[in-house]
Parts: sequence; C-alpha cells; structure tokens
Amino acid sequence: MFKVYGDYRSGNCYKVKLMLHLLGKPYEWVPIDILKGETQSEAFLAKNPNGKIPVLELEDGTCLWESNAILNFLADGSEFLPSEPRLRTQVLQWQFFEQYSHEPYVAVARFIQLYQGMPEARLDEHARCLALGYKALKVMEKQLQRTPYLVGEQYSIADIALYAYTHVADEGGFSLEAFPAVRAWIERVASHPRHVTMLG
Ligand SMILES: N[C@@H](CCC(=O)N[C@@H](CS)C(=O)NCC(=O)O)C(=O)O
Repeated sequence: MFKVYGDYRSGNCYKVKLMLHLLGKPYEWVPIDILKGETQSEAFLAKNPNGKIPVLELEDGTCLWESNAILNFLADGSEFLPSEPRLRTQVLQWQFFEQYSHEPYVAVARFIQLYQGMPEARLDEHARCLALGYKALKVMEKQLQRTPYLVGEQYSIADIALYAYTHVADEGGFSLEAFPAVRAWIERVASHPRHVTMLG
C-alpha cells in the first residue's frame, strides 16, 4: 500500500490524493504539519531532502517527491496519461507551466491569505502574486475556450495538476468571474464519478 505524507489543505498534496481516488488505489495518509516545521525533521528529510510535501512512499521504501512527478508515476499506463508523444508532451507542458507560472502565484497568494492571515510584511508580495496569477489564469482560459480539458478531449494529469490550486483560488483572493471557461472546466473535473474533494 502507498503512504502519502501530506497536508489535506495543500493543493500539491491534493493532486496526489485526487489521483489515487481516480485510480481507485488504496493508500495511507500520514499528516505533516508544515507550520510546525515537520518537513524539516531529520526523519522527514531522509524521505525528501528538499523538505517539502507531498511525498509518496512505495512498499519497498522508495520515496518519490515533487507532486507532478508523482502524478506521472501513478498515472503511467492509465487513461489519465496519453501515450502518444505529442499529447504526452502537452501534458508535461501544462505541468511545467503549473510549477513555473501558476503555482508560485496562485498557491503562494493562498498561503499568505489562508495560512498566514495576510501579514503586513507580505502584502506587496500578495499583490504581485495576484497580478501574475491572473496572467496564468488567462492562459488557461484561452485553452479551455477551445478544448474541454487542457490537453484536448481527455481528462489527464495536466488537469489534476492545475485543478488543485485553481479551484481554491478564491482562498488566495482571486475572482474567477472573468474566466467562464475555467469555471466550466472546474465543474467538469469535479463531476467525475470518482472525484474526491480537497477536504473530503
Ligand atoms: N514543487 C513542489 C512544491 C511542494 C511544496 O511547496 N510543498 C509545500 C506545501 S504545499 C511544503 O512542503 N512547504 C513546507 C516547506 O517548504 O517547508 C511540489 O509540487 O511537490
């Protein structure tokens, strides 16, 4: 059985939980409190030297880290990861986009607002996150006006990677009012029969 070290409120950890539910794979969830510094303990750093969750521990003790890498591992051979090279590369394209142009703003704005309660010292950074986060949402909106999922017709791990923080973007101060295609996609993803919510 898989072990997932994570925090239920973290979008990066939710990606792994959602994937496991969609695949119907059993797992044990080991709660990690980042605010208490549990990712920096020696025992945890032996699992992920970068001191971050999520970590997926396999039965043989192998520890995989980086949420989108974990998604690729879990989805291998399933309907959520196309085998055709161009489509597979487009999945990776959206996942790299998520890590470089979306998560650093949409997730960080949420961290500052939800976890930290908007400290004075981070207000400027929060405003910058909103500006750059909206830029990323516009990129998604353009694609989703053309196709039901980020990579064409098929629900893939590109969608899981981007759904995780987009569907709770309001908790970081974003409004999705101007993004109707993104809102319709959020409903589409959530309507999958094996969907599980972040806190569910
Ligand atoms: N690129 C990483 C980011 C992971 C990450 O930032 N995790 C946060 C929680 S969402 C964390 O562990 N923060 C604790 C820390 O940095 O000490 C991934 O996608 O897995």
